[in-house]
Amino acid sequence: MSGESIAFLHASDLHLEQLPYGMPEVPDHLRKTLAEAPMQAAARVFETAILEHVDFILLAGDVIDPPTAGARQLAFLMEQLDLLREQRIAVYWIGGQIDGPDHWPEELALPDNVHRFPRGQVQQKLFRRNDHPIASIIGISAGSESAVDASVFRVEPSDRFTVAMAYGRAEASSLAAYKQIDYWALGGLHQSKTLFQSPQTAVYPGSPQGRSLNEAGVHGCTLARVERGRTAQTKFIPTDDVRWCCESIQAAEGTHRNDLQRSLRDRMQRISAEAGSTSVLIAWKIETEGTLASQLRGGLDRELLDWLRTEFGRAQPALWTTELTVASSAELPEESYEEDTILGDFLRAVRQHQQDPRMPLDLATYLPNRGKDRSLASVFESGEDALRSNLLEEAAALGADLLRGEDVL
Ligand SMILES: [Mn+2]
Repeated sequence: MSGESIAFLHASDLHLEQLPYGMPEVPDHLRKTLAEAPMQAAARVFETAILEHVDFILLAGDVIDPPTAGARQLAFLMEQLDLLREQRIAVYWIGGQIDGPDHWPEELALPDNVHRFPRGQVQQKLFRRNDHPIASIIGISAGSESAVDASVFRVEPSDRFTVAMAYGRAEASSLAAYKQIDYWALGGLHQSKTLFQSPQTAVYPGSPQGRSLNEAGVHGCTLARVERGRTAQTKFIPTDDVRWCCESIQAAEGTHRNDLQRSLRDRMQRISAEAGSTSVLIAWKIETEGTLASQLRGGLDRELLDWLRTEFGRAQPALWTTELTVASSAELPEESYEEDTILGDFLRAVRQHQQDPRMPLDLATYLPNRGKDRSLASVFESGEDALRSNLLEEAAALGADLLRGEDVL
């Protein structure tokens, strides 16, 4: 090792073309924030690189899909790359699933600080400071394989700090065997994940901005510094402008609604303190049984949802409740299934659907104006297993609440 310190930033999966998705309803005051979030987060990545005076940025795939991105997103990226050029920050960029070097529009000339790695074979670039090579960056753009082939990164031993850039699934054990690689800059995962650290490092920084409830939690990029020797010290830098969050609250049977409301308020205060200046989109799940569960399903859920939105959803930054669901684990008593009542008929029908996954659940036919909203209909038709079983469980519980008369008629 030449003994010089190196600083670099590692980001992946910026997906500038992809907006947040999957919210049942988007309030007006959050539309702009949501629409701008992917670019805001990416801008924070590039800004961090400049503020931290890094030597180079590693973009490990899925930066932008030129055909589906708007002109605005492409112009934004070009602008950011130019800013980095002005600051003499080099950019090493491997292609992922959507941004292979051959997908880049020819008429947009990338600034000369940007290096794109080819598909099909690894390429090695030397990063120089004052004409002196201080790091090797070896990279390859993704091909059709979904897993990383670590064997292509076999390199001659050298005393230079060595980075490998790869896109796709990778196992810690197969990467760690390549002792010559000091830092694996991985891409393709949207949630951050460190495969190993010290002395060698392998990191998926994840997308700088989550896009849906499936990408809950903090999102950002990874800042790395090599001071002495060849071990990188890494630091996760949050960059997301909007954060998804799943919150569960357990309420014991017999809990009064006021107590539940107090728990929600306490939890909101904690979320707010942790989020800082980031807006948070929260999906609540209330796990409870008995009376409270019936009250919730009978309309209290909507009341609490409205209260949460009015009370916390309009603050700046917003803590917006996207949904509030009720989960009760208590099985219905077996006798209910044998009753000679409408409830019994209903539960037996639900159970048949639970036991035979091939029985169609054609809920789309109940949608008004079916032809008008195909996307909604397709959600019901797609019949994902988890969705189906949740739906049937909830239907059984709701049916039991609604069809069981308080008094025998
Ligand atoms: Mn991706």
